[in-house]
Amino acid sequence: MPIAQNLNRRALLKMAGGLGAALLTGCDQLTQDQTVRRILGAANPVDQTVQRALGPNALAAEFDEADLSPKFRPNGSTDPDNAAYQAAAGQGFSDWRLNVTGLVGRPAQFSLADLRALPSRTQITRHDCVEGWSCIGKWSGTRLSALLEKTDLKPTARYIVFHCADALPSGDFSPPVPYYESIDLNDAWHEQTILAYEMNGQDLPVAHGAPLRLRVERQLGYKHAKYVMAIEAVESFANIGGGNGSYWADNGYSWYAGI
Ligand SMILES: Nc1nc2c(c(=O)[nH]1)N[C@H]1C(S)=C(S)[C@@H](COP(=O)(O)O)O[C@H]1N2
Ligand SMILES: [Mo]
Repeated sequence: MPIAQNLNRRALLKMAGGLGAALLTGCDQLTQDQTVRRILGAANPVDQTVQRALGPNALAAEFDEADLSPKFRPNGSTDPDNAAYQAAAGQGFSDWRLNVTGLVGRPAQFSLADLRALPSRTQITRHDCVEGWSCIGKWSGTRLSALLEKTDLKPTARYIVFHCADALPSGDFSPPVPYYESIDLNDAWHEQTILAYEMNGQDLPVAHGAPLRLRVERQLGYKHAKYVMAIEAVESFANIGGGNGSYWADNGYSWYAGI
């Protein structure tokens, strides 16, 4: 191949690469860390034991208003194809209730007003998707610890499961299965673990999980369950979904996705 043509080809490839990266990002905020991740292709979760050894109560980095991503990319489900969910959304979630079940002394239902009346936290954090992009957003919500105290978590409980309104593919000839996630009690009691009802100072938009989504800031994006309809305290995952503790874990991803 003549040298000139070769150079053109290289210049073109470089351009195409840049374009690809821009499309993938969907956010202006790119940290050096993320650049490294993009080069590697995807984020690799940090092992749970390694992360806990660094400090079980360590906080994820928090940012300033000036750092907020002008556009926060929605990902995965963005409008659940679920009749009950759509009906609730149509009513502005006024009749919507969060169900708390399983290994709790006081199973209960919470309206959005009930959740807003419980101790809350606001945090500006970076959301890292396993696909290799990240966005910074501001989240306000009920502290999960406050909800667990109110419902009297039983000593046999080991995990908190989040059941969602949306369903995702489960294989070529099978119907979609509900999205769900879970965390252990260390993350459940963690200071920054909240059930967010607000994003960037507004009611949580449907694309980002209205009316309620989990923020579990020391883990990758897929752990942050959107459209949370029910919370269940369990001792094991044996009888839930594929038995691995989350939709993505049932599909081969790591259950613990530390960052
Ligand atoms: N219920 C539900 N939660 C979900 C998903 C989903 O498809 N359904 N996608 C996950 C993934 S992979 C990411 S990166 C984030 C995206 O959150 P966002 O739409 O607010 O950006 O939600 C996570 N939580
Ligand atoms: Mo993700």
